[in-house]
Amino acid sequence: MALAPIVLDSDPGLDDALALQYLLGTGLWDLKAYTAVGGNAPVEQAFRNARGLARAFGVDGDVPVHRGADRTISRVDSASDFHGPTGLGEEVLPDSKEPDQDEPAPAALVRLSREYEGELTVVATGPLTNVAAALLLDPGTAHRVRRLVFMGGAAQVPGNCTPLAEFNVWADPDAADIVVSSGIPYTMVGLDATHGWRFTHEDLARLDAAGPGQELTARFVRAYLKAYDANHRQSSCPLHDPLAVGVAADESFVTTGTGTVAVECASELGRGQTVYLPEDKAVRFNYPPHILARTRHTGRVALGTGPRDFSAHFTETLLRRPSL
Ligand SMILES: [Ca+2]
Repeated sequence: MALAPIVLDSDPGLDDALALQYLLGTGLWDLKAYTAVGGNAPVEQAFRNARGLARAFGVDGDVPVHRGADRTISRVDSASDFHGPTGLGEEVLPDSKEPDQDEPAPAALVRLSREYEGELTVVATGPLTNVAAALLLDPGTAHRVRRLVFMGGAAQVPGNCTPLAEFNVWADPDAADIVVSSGIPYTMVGLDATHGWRFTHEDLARLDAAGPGQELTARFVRAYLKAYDANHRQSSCPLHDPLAVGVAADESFVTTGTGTVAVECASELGRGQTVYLPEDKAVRFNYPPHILARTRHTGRVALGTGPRDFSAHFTETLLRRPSL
């Protein structure tokens, strides 16, 4: 069976790195491009990290790595040191052996949506800057992509970088709002679900025991666990970005609702809040016209963990795909 075409748009980022390894380990996807976006690291650093990860995970030369948009749609700065000085903890990876791609990430997304019209899955695990820029370049992209699955947002739970907002949406709220109101078929995998599937020190022990090819991954996870311990006093870490990749293939890792997502872009306190209007409520409640106008577009929204155990599946899949 032919593998399904996919683009991974990412701001590596420790859990982004794990998401790439996991995606390759599933054996389900034909990764057509790995596109970098600013977020966990500034865009140039994210691009260098993405190039290094392509080499580390053995797809250098097979998977083109594209540099993302050089500024956010919202023109906001979201610098964060949560993922360490390089965005990959303290890791500085050997660069890709390939020349830099000239084609920017948004243009690559538009081109691939044409080449694989109706087939292309896009998974975004950073701010939605590149996806929004692609939609602004060519709004028809929304109707050619099979499905966009993005890690971001918080539908019915608090945020993680402000009381109301999840980081990826907070980092470029206008981009997120362009995406969810574009008509693109989307699944939002936000904190409602990602906080439920976790990676523990016991899982890390499995990587350590696996030996050659998992040392780099173990270092990523160790840095990520440390960040969660230092910042949130948690002894395990959520599998945010890998879960979005998982859901792209199998939605049973989460429970979902159907409804409209609208993003708060204007308010200082509410910036990046994802306002979720379940489809049934939108019909039943007599919302004012400016809210009802938004319900023309709906998406699927992950609302919790599903019946299939993602944490176990994730670690097993990593073990199938060692780094070089
Ligand atoms: Ca990310």
